[in-house]
Amino acid sequence: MRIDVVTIFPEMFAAIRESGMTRRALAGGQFELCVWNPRQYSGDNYRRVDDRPYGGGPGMVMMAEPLAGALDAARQAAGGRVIYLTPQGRPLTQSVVGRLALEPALVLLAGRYEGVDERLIETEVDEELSIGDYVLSGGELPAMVLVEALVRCLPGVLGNEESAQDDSFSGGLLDWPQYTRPEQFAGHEVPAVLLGGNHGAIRRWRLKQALGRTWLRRPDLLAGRELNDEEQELLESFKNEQKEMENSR
Ligand code: 9WO
Repeated sequence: MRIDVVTIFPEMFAAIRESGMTRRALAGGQFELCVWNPRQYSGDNYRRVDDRPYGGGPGMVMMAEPLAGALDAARQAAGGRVIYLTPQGRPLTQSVVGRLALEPALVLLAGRYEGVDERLIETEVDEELSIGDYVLSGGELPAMVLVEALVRCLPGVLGNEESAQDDSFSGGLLDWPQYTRPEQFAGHEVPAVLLGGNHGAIRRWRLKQALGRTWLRRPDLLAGRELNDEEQELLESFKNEQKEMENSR
């Protein structure tokens, strides 16, 4: 997959070029990352990309022309739908990530200041996405969030092809709790079932914990998901144990 990013802070993307899974995926050729700076497409002698808002008020707005120049250059080099990262966008979910990861190329637009000229959005943007209900100083970190979520979905990136499927949300549930050595930490033990080597019992315990946590912390996720007979039984048992714990407090 090829990802092109339009940003006035291209150096921020060193964070994903130089570290972790995204660095390995770049080295392995599973994805390509190119950045385009709108300042290079500004007709202005001072390379300005922002101007005062029509109608007045505080702050500055990103001008349509330099952004259109950078977006057109990115599209000519790679093609791909244009995605604008903004609090006004549709929520980014794992299912949106899964759909976008099937595209051969995407162009991400990271804004700054108080936003971008609406006519640029109308004419050049295919989709608007939000990573959550908060305001940042720009779309670069949300763009990197999207890149990381996309790259870990690409074939051959995680090595262990199962682990992407196991994660939170891939099955529509939160993760089960994880433990490693030592067997005791701060007076807390590793659950005995995980030390017993009964793989059927371990699978059922993990599924039960995943269902229970999702019920406790994110009931909205369960509302949108059918439970099979085993899952219903495990969740009921979790709820009963939860009640016993509450009664003993
Ligand atoms: C700043 C501002 C200041 C005064 C009055 C209104 C205002 N709106 C904004 C604003 O939304 N600025 C954005 C900064 C413009 C687009 C890039 N910026 C951004 C993107 N902040 N947060 C995001 C973002 C993107 C995706 N998901 C979550 C947050």
